[in-house]
Amino acid sequence: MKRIKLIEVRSELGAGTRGASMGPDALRVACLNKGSDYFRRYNSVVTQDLNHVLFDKTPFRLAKHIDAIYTVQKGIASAVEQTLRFGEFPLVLAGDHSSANATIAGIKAAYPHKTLGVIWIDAHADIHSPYTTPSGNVHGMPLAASLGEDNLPCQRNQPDADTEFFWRRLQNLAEPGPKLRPEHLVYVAVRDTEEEENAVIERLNIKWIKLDEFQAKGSRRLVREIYEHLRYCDLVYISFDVDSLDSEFSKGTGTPVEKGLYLSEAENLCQDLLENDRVVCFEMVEINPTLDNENTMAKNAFNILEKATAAIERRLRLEEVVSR
Ligand code: 4U7
Ligand code: MN
Ligand code: MN
Ligand code: MN
Repeated sequence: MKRIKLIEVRSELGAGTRGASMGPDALRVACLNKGSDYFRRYNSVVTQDLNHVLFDKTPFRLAKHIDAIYTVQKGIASAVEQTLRFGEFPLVLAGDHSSANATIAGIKAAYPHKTLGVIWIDAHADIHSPYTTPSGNVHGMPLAASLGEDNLPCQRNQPDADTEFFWRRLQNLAEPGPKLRPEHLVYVAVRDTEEEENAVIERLNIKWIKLDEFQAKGSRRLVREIYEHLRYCDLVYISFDVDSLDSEFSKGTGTPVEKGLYLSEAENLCQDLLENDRVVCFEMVEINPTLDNENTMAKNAFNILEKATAAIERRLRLEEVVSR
């Protein structure tokens, strides 16, 4: 791979609280105030957002704005696919986390015959479906879409036919069928789940690294364990929801949760994970500056982003030396 390409997704249709579409801009402000040239150094592509539909009442109670989200996701998936086909490293900066289903679909579209592993750093498991969601917010569903999972054994809602139509579209984005296998998914820092999610995580036997285990073992050792678990994956994608951070450092996100990662822990974790040369994509999501004080959330997230990016750059330089 040659270089990093930023993919900016200014969409917040999947979130329950307004404002996350300004997350990528808040990162820019944090960058400028720090005197960094980060956003000048990298080319970025901005995908289509449909935030104007937020002024309309959505008919999809169990998957709000799922029709527009489907259009947004097609844009993200194709940007990710193009970037990878061009030999570049897609670094996705998105508003709400529903983007991840599209990022995964884009990677699979670029590499249809490769096995993909996903490392999910988040306070939430994001494995609801319209059949189980307590909120109707699609940012709580991206992994169920990618896994092709409805979790019907725990069904508690009956979506209407139109909702089901678009839900199938999300599950079949870019190419038909599931994009991810449950044994190729690892949760880190997830600590706020619903019963239906716990049941599907258990049924699918998904690897779940809780924070006390992370803190006891340390980042290095944990990262080795994660890659051991993902040893059969050719490619790896890392998705970082800023609510994985302790609520003390993540006031500026829609759903802050206590007992999360410390800033230095998140920096080390991302840095150590990104040293692995199978990682082909990194994503940071859910910064909401309208809930924040003095842009603290974006400042914290930008520091993590810089550390993560430095690790990617070190790798890309190494690859260049090897291929010469
Ligand atoms: B995020 C929730 F009920 N599970 O489905 C839901 F608690 O992308 C939260 O991780 C989802 O921030 C959070 O609405 C989605 C809720
Ligand atoms: Mn999330
Ligand atoms: Mn979350
Ligand atoms: Mn979140």
